[in-house]
Amino acid sequence: MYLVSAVLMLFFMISCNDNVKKSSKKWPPVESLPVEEAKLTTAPNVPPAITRKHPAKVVVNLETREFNAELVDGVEYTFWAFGDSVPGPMIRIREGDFVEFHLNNHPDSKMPHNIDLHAVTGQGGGAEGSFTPPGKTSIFNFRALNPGLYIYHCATAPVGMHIANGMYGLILVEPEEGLPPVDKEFYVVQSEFYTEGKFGEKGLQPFDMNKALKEIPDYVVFNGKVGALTDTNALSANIGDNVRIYFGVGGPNLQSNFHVIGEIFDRVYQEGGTKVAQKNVQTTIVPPGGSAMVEFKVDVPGTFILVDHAIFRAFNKGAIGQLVVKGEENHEIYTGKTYEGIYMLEGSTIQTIPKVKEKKDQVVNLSFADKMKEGKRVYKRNCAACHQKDGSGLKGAFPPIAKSDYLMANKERSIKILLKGLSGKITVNGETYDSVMPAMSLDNSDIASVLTYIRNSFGNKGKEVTIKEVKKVRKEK
Ligand code: HEC
Ligand SMILES: [Cu+2]
Repeated sequence: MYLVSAVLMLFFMISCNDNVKKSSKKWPPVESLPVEEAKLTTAPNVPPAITRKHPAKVVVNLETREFNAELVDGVEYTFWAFGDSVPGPMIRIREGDFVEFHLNNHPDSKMPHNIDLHAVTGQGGGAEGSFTPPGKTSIFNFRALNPGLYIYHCATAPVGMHIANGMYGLILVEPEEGLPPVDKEFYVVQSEFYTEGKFGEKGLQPFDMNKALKEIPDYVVFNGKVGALTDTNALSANIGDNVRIYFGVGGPNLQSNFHVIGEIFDRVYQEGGTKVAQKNVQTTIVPPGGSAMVEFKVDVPGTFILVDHAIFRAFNKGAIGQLVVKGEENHEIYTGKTYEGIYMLEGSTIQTIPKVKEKKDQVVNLSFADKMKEGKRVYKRNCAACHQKDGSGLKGAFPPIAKSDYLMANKERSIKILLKGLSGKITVNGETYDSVMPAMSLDNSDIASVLTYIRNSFGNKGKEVTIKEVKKVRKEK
């Protein structure tokens, strides 16, 4: 009997050991701590690693603001934010630090705001203690008991709206022993925006509560706007660098499927915890109000694309960033393209794009206006993918339709191109193309319409094409 309870006791003590260590640990009294002010950084910058080996009293000064800024070129939004950017500044402290947190709400604000830091042990993560009307300041204190990477966000009602308008950021609590040193650190937060207008619709766009309720955002972005991490704003590193990304998701609704195209995460601190949960990871899931730290060494030069791999969010809603890696090529790891040619199937030089069902030949000739309308539809569906919506083509790959001397020079030839496809060298407006256009499997009426349309659009002016003319060329074989 004694033995059983002794064993049980022992088991109990071992299993509680971790908790005991953390919460009843003797922290040095607050009065004895050295005082310092936290260095905050604007994304994608990360505050410097903490070098001290003891806790401190850290003063954090954070301001809440409301302002108009661009979501994408020509589209404005009224952001509510911590600091003057979305996400808010990154905060970096050390396990055991005692934080004196000042939340200052700018006098021009229309709303009260507060802050819930997921790193806080205490009611509301500090929300009650930090509730601040415009033009006021609140101070609350907390001990950073748990190391890890945490989201902070506003938790003032309506909470969803404060978060949807941009009120979130990351706080890193370094473990006592510190994090392994790396060469480059970046701060990236994904979030969504719900606007009354569709993606790209110009002007000042108000928040759309209905779309937010249905969780169908118009924008999914990294660091608060489309293009915050591309072109001149791209992240950069050099070959051989160990890169760490502190990645958070503000939401309000969508989780991120975070992926870097052309890289593999060597280590992932899943869910922002302090343990490497997995190695050699392609895509890591991060929930709203959650985070992850990912680390990878960059071995070859190139532009590596950060995406939410729910891929329409990336290519159509804005969730794209770039990491530009500079240095010497290493063909032992990646060669780039070493050959390009045309892939021909045996027995035929030109393939036909198959059509579900041959449409019955239409005999009625449409009016010019109807052909233009029909032709536009046919063009958008069958041609724009290669020749582009505005007919401008793609240099070196697809010749232009706009102001094309080749197109306008010969009506019959253009009919034949659509019926039979085209391959071999041609010259369009002085540029040579040597590629393949597949035959299009369009019926006579569609061909008459689309040719009438392109011969009278994009700066072209010419005679319309009739069904009779198409029939004639079709018969010629
Ligand atoms: C898969 C890509 C692709 C699609 C789809 C496509 N084309 Fe082309 N098109 C080409 C290429 C490539 C050439 C040049 C072929 C060559 O180099 O010999 C070309 C050439 C042409 C030309 C002659 C050159 C010029 O610019 O005037 C015309 C006219 C043309 N296409 C019209 C159309 C129309 C109309 C459609 C839709 C019904 C269409 N194409 C769909 C790839 C495409
Ligand atoms: Cu708020």
